[in-house]
Amino acid sequence: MKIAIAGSGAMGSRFGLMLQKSGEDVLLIDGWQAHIEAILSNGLKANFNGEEVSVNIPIVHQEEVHLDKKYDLIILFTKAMQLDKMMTDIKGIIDENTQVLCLLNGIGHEDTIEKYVPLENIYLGNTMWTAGLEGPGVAKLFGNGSIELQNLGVGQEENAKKIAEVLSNAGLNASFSENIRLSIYNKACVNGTMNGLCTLLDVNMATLGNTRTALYMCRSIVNEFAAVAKFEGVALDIPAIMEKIKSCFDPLTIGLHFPSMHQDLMRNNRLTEIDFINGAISRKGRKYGIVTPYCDFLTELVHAKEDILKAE
Ligand code: NAD
Ligand code: AOT
Repeated sequence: MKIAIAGSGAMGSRFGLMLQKSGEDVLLIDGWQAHIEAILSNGLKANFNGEEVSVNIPIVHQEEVHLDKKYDLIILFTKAMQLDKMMTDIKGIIDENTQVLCLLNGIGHEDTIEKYVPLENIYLGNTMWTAGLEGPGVAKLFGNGSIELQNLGVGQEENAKKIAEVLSNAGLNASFSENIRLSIYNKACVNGTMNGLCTLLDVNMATLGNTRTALYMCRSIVNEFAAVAKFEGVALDIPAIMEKIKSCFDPLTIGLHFPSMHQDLMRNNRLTEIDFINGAISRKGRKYGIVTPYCDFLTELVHAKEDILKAE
C-alpha cells in the first residue's frame, strides 16, 4: 500500500518506521527543514525499544510534494495547529481514492479535514502509542500501544477494517471502533487533565497525582468534558475515566512521563495544542450554553504561559 505520513515528528516517525518495516511503501511528509535534512543525510535514527536503528525512509517537505504521485492512505500526524496548513500543502496529492486517517490528539479535527477530503474518505482514530524526538531525525520509541479507528462516511466500515489490518500487520495493534467519538473524548479527558496541569505546574503526572487538589481539579475538568459530550449524544463514563486518570499517576507505569504539552512548551518553547483540547470544550460549551470555567481558565493560563515564554 502507498502510505504517506503527513506530519512526521515523533509519532509520524514511529508509524513510518513500523509501516515501512512491514513492507508498506511509505513516504514521510514534514515541514521542519532540519528534521528533513537529518533524515535525508543519515536516515531516520531511533532508539526502538532499546535497540539503536537507522533506516532509509523517503521524506519530502510538505511544500514540495510531488503532485503527480497519489497515495492509497494518508495518515495525519501534525500537531493540531499545523493541520490546516498541512492539508493546504498536500491537497494536490489527495484524489477521490485517497483515504485519510486522522490520529491527532484533541477534538474536532474532522471540521478541518472535511474542507479538503470528501467525507466518505475520512477516518478518525485515536492512539495510545507514544513517541518522542531527541532532536532532528532522532526518535525515541518505547513501549506498546494501540489504535482505534472508524470511518466517518456511511458504508465505509470494510475499508476502515482494512486500514486497521494494515496497521496491525505493522505491529501497531489497531482495531475498528463502533464509537470513535467516545474513544476520542475518553483520550481527550486524559489530555485535558494531565497536559495543561502538568505544564502549568511544571511536574510529571506522578507528582501532580501527589498533590491534595489533583483529583478535585481532574474531576471538575472531566465533568465539563462530559457535559459537552452529552450534548453531542456521547455518554462519558466518568468513574471509568477517573480510574484511567488515576492510573496515569502511577510512577511504576507512566507516572514519571511528562505529557507532550509539557515537552512542547517547557522543554522546547513550542506553542501547545490547548485550543484543541480544553479550548475545544470551552468553544463547544459557549455554543451549547454550557459553562466550562475550568477549561476556560486552564486554556487562558496555558496561553499566558506561552506568551511569557515567547513560545513559537
Ligand atoms: P511532534 O511535535 O513530534 O511533530 C509534529 C510536527 O512538529 C512535525 O512536523 C515535526 O517535524 C514538528 N516538530 C517537532 N519538533 C519540532 C521542533 N523542535 N521545531 C520545529 N518543528 C518541530 O508531534 P507528535 O508528538 O508526533 O504528535 C503528533 C500528534 O499526535 C499530536 O496531535 C499529538 O498530541 C498526538 N499524540 C502524540 C503522542 C506522543 O507520545 N508524542 C501520543 C499520542 C498522540
Ligand atoms: C498519553 N499522553 O497523549 C498517552 O502526552 O499528549 C500526551 C499523551 C497515552 C496514555 C496516557 C497519556
